[in-house]
Amino acid sequence: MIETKSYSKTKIITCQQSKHGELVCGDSYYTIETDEYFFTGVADGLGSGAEAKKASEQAVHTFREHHHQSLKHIVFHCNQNLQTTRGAVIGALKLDFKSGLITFAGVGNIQCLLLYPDQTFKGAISVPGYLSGRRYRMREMSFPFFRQSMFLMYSDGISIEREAIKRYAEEQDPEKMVQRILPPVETEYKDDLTLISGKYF
Ligand SMILES: [Mn+2]
Repeated sequence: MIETKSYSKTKIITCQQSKHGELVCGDSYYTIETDEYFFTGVADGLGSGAEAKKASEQAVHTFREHHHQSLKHIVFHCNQNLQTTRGAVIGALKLDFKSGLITFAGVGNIQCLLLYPDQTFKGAISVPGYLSGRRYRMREMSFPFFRQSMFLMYSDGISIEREAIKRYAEEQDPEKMVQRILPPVETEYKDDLTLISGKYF
């Protein structure tokens, strides 16, 4: 259930869980690292089940096609491509290796936290709403991101106390952090969950 991807500059941990009683998870995600950047996007299709999945997969299709563009463009294309679906909330994160900046853009309830080696953390904030081909608001937030820093991005299938995150991140290990965040295996999820954590080496 927890998957690990080791790229050349980042190590990424992902975990997905379906809402209790649902066969499919309505969330989808995408990750990629190139020579210049790391990109990840999470989409939570409105509602749950197959139609939610269809919407979030449409967003992932857009991430796959447009990850080389700015987050502004990516969100724009997501919105267009979600027109034929019930809609989705999204979060997109790009780490530019050259500038050392990490940029986040979120529309709807996707949380994003940056955790620094000195145990401080910053929260990037999503704009309320969702994408379905209509007018939307978006905002990009950029932060410096150093080697050994970690990020955490997740959909609303879980709520995590910010103070608890400090403890979970103590070992500076994204995999251990995810293991410690996740509720016990027998938990009945009230909503689909996607959790993505990563560390920049
Ligand atoms: Mn949700």
